This record gives sequence, structure tokens and C-alpha cells, in this order.
Amino acid sequence: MLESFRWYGIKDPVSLSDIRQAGASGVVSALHEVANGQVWEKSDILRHQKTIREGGLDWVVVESVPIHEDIKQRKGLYKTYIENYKKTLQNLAYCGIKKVCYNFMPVLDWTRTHLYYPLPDGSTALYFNSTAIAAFDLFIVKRKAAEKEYTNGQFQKAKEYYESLSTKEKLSLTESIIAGLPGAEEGYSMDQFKVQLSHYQNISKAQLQEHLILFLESIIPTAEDCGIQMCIHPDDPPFSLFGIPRVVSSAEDLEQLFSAIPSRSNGLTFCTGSLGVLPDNHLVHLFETHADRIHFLHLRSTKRKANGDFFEANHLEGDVDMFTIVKAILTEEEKRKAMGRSDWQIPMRPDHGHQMLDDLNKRTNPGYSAIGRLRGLAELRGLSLGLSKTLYKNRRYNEQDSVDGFL
Ligand code: CS2
Ligand code: MN
Repeated sequence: MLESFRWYGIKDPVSLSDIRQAGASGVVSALHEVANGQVWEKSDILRHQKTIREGGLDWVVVESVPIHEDIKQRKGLYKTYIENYKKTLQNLAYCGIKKVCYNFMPVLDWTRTHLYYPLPDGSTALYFNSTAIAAFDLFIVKRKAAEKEYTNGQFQKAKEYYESLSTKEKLSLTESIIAGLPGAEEGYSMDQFKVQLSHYQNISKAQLQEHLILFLESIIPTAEDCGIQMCIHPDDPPFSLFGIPRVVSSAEDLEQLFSAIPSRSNGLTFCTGSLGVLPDNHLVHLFETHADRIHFLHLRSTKRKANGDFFEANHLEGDVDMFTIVKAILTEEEKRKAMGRSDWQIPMRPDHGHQMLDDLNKRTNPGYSAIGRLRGLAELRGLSLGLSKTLYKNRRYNEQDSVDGFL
């Protein structure tokens, strides 16, 4: 695996030097300052790439080139935005950046209700509470159709939950959900959020699926021509929220997506934390089914609780069987190597981390703390080293590592 860390650019409280000291060699980054839908110019890409190189690191994956809402809804300026997207892919390829992560989650990107859930050891984790989501939906957003979508029991629980919240807690819940978590390119005020939701009143899951496929039909030929590997990030969490469809959540969704457009340029970001929330998603099976088109790895674990709630567990704990996943990844890499595939080494980043130690005293992007992710990376690289030495006696830990006697 090519060990990487996400970097949000010069405003990121975690510096490139921190990332290098954490042991990563790759950086996953994006031009967050470019407005959604606009072309990423070569000069801007090259400048960002130069900054990363000067930090002794390599920009290995773009996460994300966001998809404009007009494309998801297939309205307004969607044709222009698709052309812009193609141009961005060509410009990235020109600069030698060939892996592009994106997602197709309508309105909201990844969603959590609590960003500082205290764990017994004193660190904090990101938490998703379904009752809090229902309370927000029913009593803060007051979405019209919501009442019909919850059971009586869920409604009652949500009501009690809502009534137990102070004004400050209501505000903090609202912000956690709609203000935009790091990497989400959109954040909304309550009025804007309501308008966004209304756009999806008449868009069914099947329609959204079709919009994704039509988008890919337009851009995948360009990606193929310029050697770009697109890798869609699964929905996080992998189920519908606020009555809006989500189409990259389950085994069936992935099957449909890849059978519609079998090109290997139509690839996947295998995010164990996102997919792993659905108990029906058998992660190793999913990995093996789509292995040859997995261009990027997000490794983290979640722990499911009752009622669809979950929190982000330590990387080697929780519901994700990281040992078996990493073993499957190393096996796929060996297979690719034997086939002579130049993309045999798959970039991986520890996806999120707890806030711990000095992270707790600093400003950190929720989920993207320095020390929490460092711990995640350290654990994952240890697991990977142990496994690769056991499985492949002659394999070097990292092929790019030429230091004699390193192992
Ligand atoms: C999140 C998102 O689960 C995750 O990785 O941190 O930022 C995610 O990376 C983006 O939605 C991918 O496009
Ligand atoms: Mn992820």
C-alpha cells in the first residue's frame, strides 16, 4: 500500500512536515479554493503539486473533484459542468495526477451528529446518532414528508430527545449536520438546506442512479483517454437521510454501477468505514468482487450500536476485520504485480482518527487530527508489514524503499 495522509492545503492545521513525520509518503489533496463546477487550471494544480513536493511528499490522489448539484439533479448548467469536469481531468492528467476520488451523495457529503463523542480513554470520536437525525429532521428542519417516514416509536424517541436538548445543543446538532464537515465542498444555512432538500422531492433512487450513470457515460471516455482512474467514494453513512436517495451504499448499488460501465477507469474508493456501517455489506467479499477496479483505499473502522447508530472506532477495533481486509489488499497487490500492472501499489490513507493527546488542545478538522490519524497509520502499517513479511517472504515492505537492510 502507498501510505498517504489527507492534506487540506496551506490552511490545514496539520502541516506537510507533520505528515512526513507520521510516516506517509503520499498526500491526498484537492484545490478546495476552486468553486464547485469550475475548471481546475493547470497552473493552480502545478502550484499545489509543487508545494507538496517541496514538503518531500507526492500528491498521489485527488480527493475530491466535487460533482456540482446540477449534475446530480441533471438540470440547469449540468452540461457545462460536465465539460468543465472533463477539462479538469485532462489538466490533472497533464500534471501527472491520475487518481480522482469523488462522491455522488446529494446535498450533504459525509454526515455525523456529534463530533466530539468522549471515549473511555479520554479521546474523542465522531458519532452518528439516528435519533438525533430524526429529531433534527422532524423538529428543527420540520420537513413535511418526514412524519410519514418514521415509525411511531422513532417519532416518540426523537421527540423526547429533542425536548431534552438545550438551545445550544440544538444549534450544535444543526451545525454538525449542515455546516459542512471537512472535505464536504458545501455547507448550508437552514434556509439553503431546505431549498436543497426540496430539489430532491421528485428525484427517486432510480433516477439518481441514472444521473450517475449518465454522468459517467460522459466522463469515463475522457478519463480513459488521459489515463485517469476515477474512484467513487461510497455514501457515508450508507443509507438515505432526510428522504434524499443515496445510490452508492450497498453491494447491489456497486454491482449496478460497475455493470453499467465496466471500464476499469470507472473505479472505487474502498472506504471500509463507510461501507462497514451496513451489516449486510460483507467487506472482504465486496473487496474481492471489485478488487481490480479499487484504485484507492480508506481504512478505518466503525462500531455499530443499536438503532443504526455508530461511532468511529480505533482503526484495528470495531466491526471492520482489518486483518482480513489488509490481507486481501496485499493479495490483490501481488496479483497485480504478477500481471505487470503499473498500478499494483494502491494508495491508502487512514480515514479519520480520534482527537487524542495534544489534538485535544488544538484546533483540528473533525476526523482529521494529526495524532489520531498518526496512530491509525502506525497501526495499519504495522499490520501491513507483519502480514506482507508472513505472506511474501521476499517482499520488501515498501517497494519504493531502497534503504539497504531496512528490514
Ligand atoms: C470523508 C469524506 O469518509 C470520508 O472519507 O472524510 O470527506 C470523503 O472523503 C469524501 O466525501 C469523498 O468524496
Ligand atoms: Mn472515506
